[in-house]
Amino acid sequence: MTRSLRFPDGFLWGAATAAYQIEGSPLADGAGPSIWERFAHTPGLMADGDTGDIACDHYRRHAEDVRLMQALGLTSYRFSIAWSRVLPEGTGRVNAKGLDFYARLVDDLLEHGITPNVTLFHWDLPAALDDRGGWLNRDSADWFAEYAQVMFRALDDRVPLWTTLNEPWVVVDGGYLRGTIAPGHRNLYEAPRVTHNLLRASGAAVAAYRAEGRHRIGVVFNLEPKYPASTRQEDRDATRRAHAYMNTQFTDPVLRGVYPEALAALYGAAWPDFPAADLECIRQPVDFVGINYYTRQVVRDDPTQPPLRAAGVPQRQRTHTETGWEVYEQGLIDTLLWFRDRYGTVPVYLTENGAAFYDPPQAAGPVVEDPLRVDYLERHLKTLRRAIDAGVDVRGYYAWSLLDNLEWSLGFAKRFGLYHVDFSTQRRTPKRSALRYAQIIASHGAALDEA
Ligand code: GBH
Repeated sequence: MTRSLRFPDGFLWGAATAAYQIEGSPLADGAGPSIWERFAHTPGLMADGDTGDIACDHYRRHAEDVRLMQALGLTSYRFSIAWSRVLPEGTGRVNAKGLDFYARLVDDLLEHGITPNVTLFHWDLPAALDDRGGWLNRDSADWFAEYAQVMFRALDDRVPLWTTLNEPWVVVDGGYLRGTIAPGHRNLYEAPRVTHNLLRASGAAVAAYRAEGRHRIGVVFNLEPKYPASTRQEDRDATRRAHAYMNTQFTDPVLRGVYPEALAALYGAAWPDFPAADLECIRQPVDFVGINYYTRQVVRDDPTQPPLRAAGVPQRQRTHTETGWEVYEQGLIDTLLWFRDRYGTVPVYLTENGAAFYDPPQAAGPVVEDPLRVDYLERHLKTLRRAIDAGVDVRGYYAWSLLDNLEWSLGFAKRFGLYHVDFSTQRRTPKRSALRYAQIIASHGAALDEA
């Protein structure tokens, strides 16, 4: 007899997006430029010279996109606010038209029975704030709290779920250490300072929410479990370092009020002496944590690399996505159990999970066949269900992404959507994975039994 894979009552079925990846019209209606506007228009930084100027044209087609969500049967939608639409200079003057766009979107979602889950920062810092040092400036925590407050006052009467930051590790590693995303810095000294100010900013926004808000707020981490390539002590140590850098650098300060000890040695002379009082602000109790899970990393010690560059060992016999990431659903339950054991019973949302696989640029028929994405979705949802059985308090799942979109500096060629987007016509076509997800949602997970 098969155990039913029905998910708990009230479990949210979602899909996720981010402002710069889908909206287009980045400077419309009085918006200020963001660091992504600048980065994407700097020659040579974006694959194929792609930009977010049009993207999925969601800024103008949002009503159509809410109907796609309705067709899926989504009960929640996670999206982010472009800070510089609302505050063109990052602080101070509020641009009513920018705020209106999000207010209308929220109203439309609610009319369709879809719970909005709002991310305040998904990487698109106002350019005016970057000119003042961006996340390197300690004032960034106050700037962010001011912006957060504007959003709470405008939308908390209708938005029950808020998150402060999306994936601070990616900002630190890609934005300030490796230069692969905006603002494109490569500076070891900046990285830990940016970590610290991002986490201070998140804490300040959570504190502001306690004063202003009536619902729930959390923060989103990308967690990627690390496994040693062998039983050699060197590989085990490298694995622990990689885990401290990517995972506990962020989760420990927020949930325990301390940085992992390993970081001081990893950053060496670049590790600052942070004021102890800051950790108190960083450790603001959150109502839930969002976890983005895509893949794992198998780590081998490589003394020729700088300490922060863990060497991943390719698992050649296994399926990889178009971004080169191994499909490894066991890593999801390993991560959720590790998280629960380390931090206790904080409610969790799986705020992103998905895969880029090749889909043709032009959709030929009424449905785009994407068997590998269907398989990815089913494997991860079944594994998530096992984690719930094992007692992890998972409240919702958000597929990344609703639409094919701008995969940051990789451009439009890497397609993560449930809906195919033809970027020359803006036509949306469901992929098989969208239809399958709709069945799973309609059965509250029971349809996974047949897979
Ligand atoms: C998320 O980041 C973002 O939130 C979202 O905007 C983005 O579009 C989406 O995922 C897809 O990329 O090279 O094998 O070592 C993803 C975070 C961190 C996940 C790095 C994969 C590297 C795997 N990523 N990780 S590997």
